[in-house]
Amino acid sequence: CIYSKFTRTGTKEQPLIIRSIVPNGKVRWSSSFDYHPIEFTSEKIRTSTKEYVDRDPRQDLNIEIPWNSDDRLCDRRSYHGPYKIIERIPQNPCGRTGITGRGHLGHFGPNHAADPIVTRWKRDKNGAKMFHPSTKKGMLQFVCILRRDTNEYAIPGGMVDKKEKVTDTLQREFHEEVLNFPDLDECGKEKLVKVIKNIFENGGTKIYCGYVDDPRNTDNSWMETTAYNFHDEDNEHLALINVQAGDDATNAFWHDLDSQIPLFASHADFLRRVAYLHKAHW
Ligand code: RP5
Ligand code: MG
Ligand code: MG
Repeated sequence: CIYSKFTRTGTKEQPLIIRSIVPNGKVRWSSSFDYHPIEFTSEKIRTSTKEYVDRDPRQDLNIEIPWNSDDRLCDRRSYHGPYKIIERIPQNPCGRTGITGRGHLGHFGPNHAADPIVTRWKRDKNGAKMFHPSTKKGMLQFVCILRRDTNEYAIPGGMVDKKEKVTDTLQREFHEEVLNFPDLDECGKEKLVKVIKNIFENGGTKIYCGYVDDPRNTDNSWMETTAYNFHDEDNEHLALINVQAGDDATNAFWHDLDSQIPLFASHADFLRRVAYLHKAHW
């Protein structure tokens, strides 16, 4: 089962925390297993006073977190239905991860993200669609980043902010992660924001919503996302934009969609769905 494949947590700058090994057949909570994972919550999370970081309800019995509900500040509902609360904290609905605590995640329970998958057809210099030599299917390209933390290719997604709508997160993250043009004047910036807003709010196909097999997941905190595809069929709008990496990425570019790319978390699964949607090469 993919949920136990990560043996480390955190980023290059963080100490390496070794997870307990969870054999594939022992991931589900229902299977009995002699299991003694270590607890890990990064110092940054433990000492944070930021509003988006939960306080630990095991340390103060007065802390009541509205689990499984949306209190408008934070949506604590899971796409997988109500999760269990065990000894005052949530239990990962997808099973054992080899580590307890929050790791590097701010919330106990689901930590919601949004992933914008922007695609175009790969074309030759005359503008003709290109086909893969072995599958004979049209080739898609997507806006890809190289993540600064894990050095893997990824969709330019990010966390849903407090009180933010997913549709707004998709746009904000796309701007922050790949449309970093410090030299663009105000008028140019405004134009770019308008173009993206128009496309992101009037088009888009929901590709996935649910659990992400993210290296930060723990037995008590996990990532969930909503992934949308914004596709430019005729190279008229999105396909023409240049991309340039923002803070979270070391690089941003249009990358060919292919099953062989080493991708972060469950991003290969989302891109495979996009390829299927457009009957494209994967
Ligand atoms: C993944 O982490 C999601 O699919 C999304 O792409 C990403 C959000 O986290 P940050 O990019 O903000 O670290 O689970
Ligand atoms: Mg991100
Ligand atoms: Mg970001």
